[in-house]
Amino acid sequence: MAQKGIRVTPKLLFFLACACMWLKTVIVSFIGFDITIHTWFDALLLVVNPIGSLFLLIGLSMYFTKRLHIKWLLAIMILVTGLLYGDLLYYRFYIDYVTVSILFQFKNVGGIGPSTFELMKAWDLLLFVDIIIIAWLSKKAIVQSKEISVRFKKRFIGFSTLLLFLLAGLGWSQSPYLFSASYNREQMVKSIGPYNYHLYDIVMGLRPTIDRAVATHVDTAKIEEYMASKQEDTTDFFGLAKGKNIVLISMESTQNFVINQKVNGREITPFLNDLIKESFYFNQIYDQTAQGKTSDSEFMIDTSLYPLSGGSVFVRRPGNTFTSLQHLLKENGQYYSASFHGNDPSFWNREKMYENLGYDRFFSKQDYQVTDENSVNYGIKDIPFFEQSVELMKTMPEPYLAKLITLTNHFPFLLDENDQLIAMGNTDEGVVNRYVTTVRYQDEAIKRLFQTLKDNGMYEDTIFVLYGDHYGISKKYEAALSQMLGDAYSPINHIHYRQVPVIIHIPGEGGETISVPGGEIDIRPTLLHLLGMKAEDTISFGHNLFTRKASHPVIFRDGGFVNDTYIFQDGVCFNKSSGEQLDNTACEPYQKTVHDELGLSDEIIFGDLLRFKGIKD
Ligand code: GP9
Ligand code: MN
Repeated sequence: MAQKGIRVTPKLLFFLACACMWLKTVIVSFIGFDITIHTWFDALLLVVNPIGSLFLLIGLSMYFTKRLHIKWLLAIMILVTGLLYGDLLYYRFYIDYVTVSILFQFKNVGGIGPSTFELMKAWDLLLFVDIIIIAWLSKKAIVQSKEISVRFKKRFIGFSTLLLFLLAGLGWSQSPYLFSASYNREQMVKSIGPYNYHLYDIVMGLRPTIDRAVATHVDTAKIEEYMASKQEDTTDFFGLAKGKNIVLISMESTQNFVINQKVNGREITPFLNDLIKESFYFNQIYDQTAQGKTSDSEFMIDTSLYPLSGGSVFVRRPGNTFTSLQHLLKENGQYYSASFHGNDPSFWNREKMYENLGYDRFFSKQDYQVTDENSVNYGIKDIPFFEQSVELMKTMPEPYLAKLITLTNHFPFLLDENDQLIAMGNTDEGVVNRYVTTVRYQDEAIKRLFQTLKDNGMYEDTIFVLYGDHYGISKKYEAALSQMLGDAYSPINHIHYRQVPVIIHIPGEGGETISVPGGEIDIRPTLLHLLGMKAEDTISFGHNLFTRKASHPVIFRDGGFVNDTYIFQDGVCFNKSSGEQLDNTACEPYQKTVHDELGLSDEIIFGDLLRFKGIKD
């Protein structure tokens, strides 16, 4: 008697699986990732570019057996869907794509910040429905147990491989900088699809090993030549802080919009608002960090090189030779350098990297009295942190560099009620509302620090550099931020929100707001200028902010930039003052500088080129 039921051939089942996986990849690419689509060709690429790699992968369920191996088929579907879903969750939080290096550094930083569950949505279950259907079909339907011919397999592999290269080539033809500027991850995913992007990223993970092995002093000489073209003018401020102690205050997640901003009629940063009146206040400095967050800002200030696009240099290249700020201060002024931070010494691999950068001492969690009462979120609260730090600072020989890294204003911005000195914001986003209270608390902590230093005679002979390390309100919450600030929607709001405050306070000097566009990478040359140290022969991408040209691009790690006239963001050129979208040709001349500088900086780091500095033929 003939069997009743749905009949499917193994090939039909196989192609059904391929089609389902393709379809959901396309849906996630369009709806889950906020990819900017400029032309119909961009959209077409996004639709077709997962096919080659996806088909080749799913094909693994039949290459090595005579018949379709259903269990393998399901396992591959689960794995690839898991990868896609992981990408989606990561994207929801970071608005970025996972790199292999970030996966490796989770042991140093503890993985995705907020609870992963918070990032999940009920709709996400739909991603797995096709797997259930295929599993059901393979059980219930009558899969005619025909063998899959070798000829078919060969044709399938040939077709998929051809498609893979053809589509990658098409993507490349669209953006010639695609592979050389692979730090632009959105461009990569848009042009070659999420799976090929991962494959490329894995292969590129080998780059540091290869680059280091083949690098020679000739590569370093090429970079020294580039640097020689960068002569800077001097100013009356040269040497204004000569011989003074240096206190750097890294203000966790502090964005520039908090300065002089009121919420519910109260200032968020009353102390900093007063301080800038007696300081050099740079109000157009942009956050240039990438996946290494705080460690990237530290890296830029210590080395004046760009951070890496994927992962943190602190974690990836802690053994490289660097001409650091600490080394320069030691050579030019016998400075003693220490970093102060109430977290574990291994966080961001600081312990190892600091030693290499030439810090004499790292006062970490182990050097502080940390209790449940004086801690919140990531560790010791800023007020007790500063109180205890001053006692430790007293033990240091002078002149010194003391870098104090705050912690309380860290995502998700938690604070005990009796530390809340200002009412929360009243937007639709708890993150934004709480941020106001933790920034206000940090401001109070800094105010008390200044008072304690004055009380102990440690204020007068010091230059203070305060800077926001990076954004606190990620892109995901920027709509609520606009709501709080009363900003109308504009595609360039994001770039404005990336500004971090930089305040240089020399007792008795300053009282000037300087509005030149700049980045964190420029802090070191500016500081060295004030200290009266010429560092012209150092390899550095930063510029002295007192003389920086307003047209020179402030470069972001994803290949974007901003200067006095233009903003280049996600592949689109904007007029900086009107927010109007321009033809990309307007931004092109600056893109070359962006490309050159990021490329050279990466070469230095991956090739460990500073080890050859000064070596001639
Ligand atoms: C942890 C602190 C915060 O030690 O530096 O790190 P972040 O998440 O901002 O990079
Ligand atoms: Mn930080």
